[in-house]
Amino acid sequence: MAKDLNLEEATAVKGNYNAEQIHVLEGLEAVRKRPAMYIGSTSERGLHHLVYEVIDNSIDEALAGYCSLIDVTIHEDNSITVSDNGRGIPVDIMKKEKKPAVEVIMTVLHAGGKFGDGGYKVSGGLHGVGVTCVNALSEHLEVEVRRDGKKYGIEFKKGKTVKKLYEIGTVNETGTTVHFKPDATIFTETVYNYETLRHRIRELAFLNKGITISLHDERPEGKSETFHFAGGIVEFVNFVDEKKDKINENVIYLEGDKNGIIVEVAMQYCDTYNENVYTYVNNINTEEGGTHLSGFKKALTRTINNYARKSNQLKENEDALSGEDVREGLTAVLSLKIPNPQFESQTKIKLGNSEVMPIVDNLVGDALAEFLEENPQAAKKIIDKSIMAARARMAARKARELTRRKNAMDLGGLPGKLADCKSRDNVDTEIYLVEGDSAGGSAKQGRNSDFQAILPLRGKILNVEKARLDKVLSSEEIRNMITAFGCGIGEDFDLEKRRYGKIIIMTDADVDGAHIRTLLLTFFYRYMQPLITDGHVYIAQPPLYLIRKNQKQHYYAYSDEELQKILDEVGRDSNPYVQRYKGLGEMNPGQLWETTMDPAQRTMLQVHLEDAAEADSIFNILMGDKVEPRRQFIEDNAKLVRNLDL
Ligand code: 0RA
Repeated sequence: MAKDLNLEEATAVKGNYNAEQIHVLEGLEAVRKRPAMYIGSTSERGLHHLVYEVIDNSIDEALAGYCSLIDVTIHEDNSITVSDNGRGIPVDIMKKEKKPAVEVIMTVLHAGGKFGDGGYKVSGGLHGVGVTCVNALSEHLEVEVRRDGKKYGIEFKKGKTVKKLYEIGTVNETGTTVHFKPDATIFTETVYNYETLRHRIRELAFLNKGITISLHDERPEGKSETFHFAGGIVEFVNFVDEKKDKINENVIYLEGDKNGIIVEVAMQYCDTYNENVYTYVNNINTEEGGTHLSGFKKALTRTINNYARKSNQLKENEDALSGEDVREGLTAVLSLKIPNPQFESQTKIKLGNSEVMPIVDNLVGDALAEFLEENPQAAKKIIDKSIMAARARMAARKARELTRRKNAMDLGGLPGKLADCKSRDNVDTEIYLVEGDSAGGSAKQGRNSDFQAILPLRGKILNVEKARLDKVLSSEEIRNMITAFGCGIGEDFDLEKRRYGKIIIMTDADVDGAHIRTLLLTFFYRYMQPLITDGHVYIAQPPLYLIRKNQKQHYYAYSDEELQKILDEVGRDSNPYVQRYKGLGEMNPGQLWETTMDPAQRTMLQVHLEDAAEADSIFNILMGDKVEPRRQFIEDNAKLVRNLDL
């Protein structure tokens, strides 16, 4: 054995531990040595992943039909309790291991599977490790089992049993409670984020209809919420589309199963231009799609084309509607439960099982054909919309061809307003999108032209949320960005072709600036999403105040708190001069460089995309047609907006 044993383990080997038990210790040691290999990371993500692993076991119990309530509590010390009303983890002594089943499950990697009773084992889907890893990575973990009229307890520290199974008393109900505290020597972050847990728990409640999941935060000012959706993914779609105008008021829903694969689909068309199809396999968001998504798309395109021809909305001599056309304005949630999912790609978020494609294709094709037959009015509207989308697509292609040809004739094809940088690499270079020509001028003078390019934007850019692609392409500001970035848009987008490493939005720190920033982010989100997901989009943070003490000393403050702090430090009695910057234009080139553009001194915010469904809904609220939800959103979030300049 090439492994170093610590004193405790060495004693164990010499003592009365058998081979099986040594194996257990090795398993847990492996998890503690390379935690990231088992749970993905030891940062905030991994910390939250522990909770998901434990909840997943309770969800499995619910999917097997034995559990309806799951309770999650964040305690004041950031330990977590997950409690359910399932059958309770078995406690009988296992022959081979000579230990209670619950102890084996908690201490032997992959032992959970041994207890499989033919139900769906969703647990540990992503990393396939389960609750044993949570145990190994916890300072302490206690399990309480309620089963056969009795209540039992067992306790562990860093995965090792410190108190063998014991009886606590008698109870009527059944269930399992797991309480654990993540090991602070393993995790770089130990504070739980309520919103992060809330988000996943709500998603699980949508995906597993009928289960009630509660979340309680016992920390100061903590909240408590309960999620229960009798309609499951139908309610998920309603939630995503809440603020949109619908084409079919009632969500189309279908459920079927074949060869042990359970398929559920909910879909709705809205009066919007983008498509939102969210796919899940065993409660995991398959962000890169896969065979289930392909089957769904195939069925949709075929069935809608068939109906369009049959109803004569699409004439014989007209081209078929494309996949993109029939998905315009569509929101769909596709949720599969599969006994043996095969995931492709490193990130494990693309389904590979080839048998799944025809199953989804057939189920969706049949159900959708039936819906169209039974709802001719909605069918007509859906097809009208697809035909409009097809026309816009052809117009857009012409517009794009025109742009391409025009570019070929221009000097290098780059927009005249762009002050490009000298470097041609696309990692260390930056392009600043600057609000207004005057700030653009300062930025051009203040920049380091070796690696910083400047593209001034005139006023408000087009709101792409309210326009089809052809109109989007007719906007000069947008065309300038597309040519400057070099990576195309939509289906043509190619991240590798980007001309810069960072795209930095630099707008004034006022309401107009915030609006322009949102318009730009909406455009990137809808047409160049990989720029965001790959971390290329940033927001510059210009200062709000200049504080000048004398000729030699000056300071910048980026918030009101910082202004107060600086004034405390320099002393208020000497009457420092304070200038409030109303816009970027008030800064001279040197100041702009020093405060906002110099990589050695500036701070910037990197834009992340945590959750596509949430982002979609927010962009729709902020940029869509309906006024009331926008007013409501702004009212709800107004307290978050500081320095509101009205
Ligand atoms: C193995 C077998 C059985 C239930 C469970 C595990 C189980 C595990 C967890 C983890 C959290 N909550 C849980 N609830 C149940 C089936 C036992 C039987 O046949 O009664």
